[in-house]
Amino acid sequence: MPGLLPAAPVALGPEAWWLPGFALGRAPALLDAIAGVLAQAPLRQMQTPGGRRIGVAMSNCGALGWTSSREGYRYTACDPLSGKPWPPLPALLRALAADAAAAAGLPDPAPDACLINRYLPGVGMGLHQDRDERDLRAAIVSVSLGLPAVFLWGGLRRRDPVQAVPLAHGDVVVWGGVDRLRFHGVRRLARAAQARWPCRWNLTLRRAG
Ligand code: MD3
Ligand code: FE
Repeated sequence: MPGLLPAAPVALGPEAWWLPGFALGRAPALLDAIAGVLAQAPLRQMQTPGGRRIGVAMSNCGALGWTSSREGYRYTACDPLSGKPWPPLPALLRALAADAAAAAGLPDPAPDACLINRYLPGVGMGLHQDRDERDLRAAIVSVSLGLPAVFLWGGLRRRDPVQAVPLAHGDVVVWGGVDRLRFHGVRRLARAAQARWPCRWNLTLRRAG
């Protein structure tokens, strides 16, 4: 029966891989893990340093969490909402990062940070680079759950052409090394009438410190 097994990895660059369906079997446990984290560190809409509200609602788990505020982008050990450490990184997420990196032929990133992004229909993420981490070559593992989205995958300069990658529930993307600083973003989610899911979740597992 086609469609039940993960498809073959797709190279997006020399050190970047799209792993369609890689996390499908673990999706229910991943959604439970997200709910557990959010019970301790709720979703919130952060502000950009310029004072704009970020459309994606976010939270974190792991030793470090990414935040944005008027003071800038930074990784912190504590949730600014509670003053307490971010919830621990679930073992399931650590294992997924190691397995996905291995499937991509990249070293285990040994993540210490997981950003949880929630996209409602109509929400997207503009083109940007991820450069707030200490090692800008260590792989990042990203897991998509729920509603599909079109991931925009560019080059090393903002004006380079972008490729559209349709990410579905259970897909994983791994990128490191020479592809680590590529510009990327997410097209605004379609407002679907009869969707199976209320939103899209994206987990990005990184070594930040
Ligand atoms: C980056 N998140 O949180 S991850 C972010 O779907 C972020 O929520 C997006 O960008 C999201 O910083 C995208 C997926 C991804 C895939 C391939 C990439 C990001 C990438 C390749 C190069 C750089
Ligand atoms: Fe990013």
